[in-house]
Amino acid sequence: AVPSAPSTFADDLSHFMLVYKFGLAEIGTKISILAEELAHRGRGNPIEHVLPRLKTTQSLTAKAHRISCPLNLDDLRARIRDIAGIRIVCSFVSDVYTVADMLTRQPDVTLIETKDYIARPKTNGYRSLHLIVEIPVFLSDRVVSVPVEVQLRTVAMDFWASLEHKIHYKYDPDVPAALRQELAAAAEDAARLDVRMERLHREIHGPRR
Ligand code: 0O2
Repeated sequence: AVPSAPSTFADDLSHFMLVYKFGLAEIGTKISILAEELAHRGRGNPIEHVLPRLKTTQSLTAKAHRISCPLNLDDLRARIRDIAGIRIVCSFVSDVYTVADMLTRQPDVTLIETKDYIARPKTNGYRSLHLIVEIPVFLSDRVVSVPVEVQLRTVAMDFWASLEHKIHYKYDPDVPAALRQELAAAAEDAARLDVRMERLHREIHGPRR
């Protein structure tokens, strides 16, 4: 028999990433079910859109380097919990918390960590609700618990974050002070718009059931 070539770290890494892809699929299905079921209730779907993303091996190794995480699978598994990530963009702030609640109340979803950047925005103005959840993935011979980072935000927060992300990368790392102030002010405007739109929505439809 021809001896098989020794596996390289790159092979191990791409195998390691598979379970994160499966975890993402599991969470994605849960969110699609919620969105479709809520739409059927006839009170409007609170989920505007969903964006799953798997870290590339490049960005995984870059993050490992940034946080001084040794490049072995055990350390990567233990220390980097946003390999699988999914962004859920909702209509209103209250929807963000309702959807987060619906997801984390499911018995096979374990909430590991919550970072509420809506209640406590970052100094640059960034707002979103970040959850790290764990979800079981059933493989051929075992069950693995896979962490997934869930980012929930409103359309206005998402609009702001995508522009800020582009600006951040363009000026990496030094965004000029005037631009930083403008961005922070725009984040405040977006937050005011969120409040105003939700108030309008409630006036027309009453609170969502
Ligand atoms: P990508 O391309 O989205 O993966 P970390 O920043 O990951 O080392 P931590 O504590 O794990 O540290 O992260 P945190 O605070 O939960 O936020 C991680 C992700 O949230 C980021 O992922 C962004 O997607 C988003 N995020 C956090 N802060 C900001 C911000 O100020 N502006 C914008 N636009 N997005 C933000 P990555 O890995 O940076 O990028």
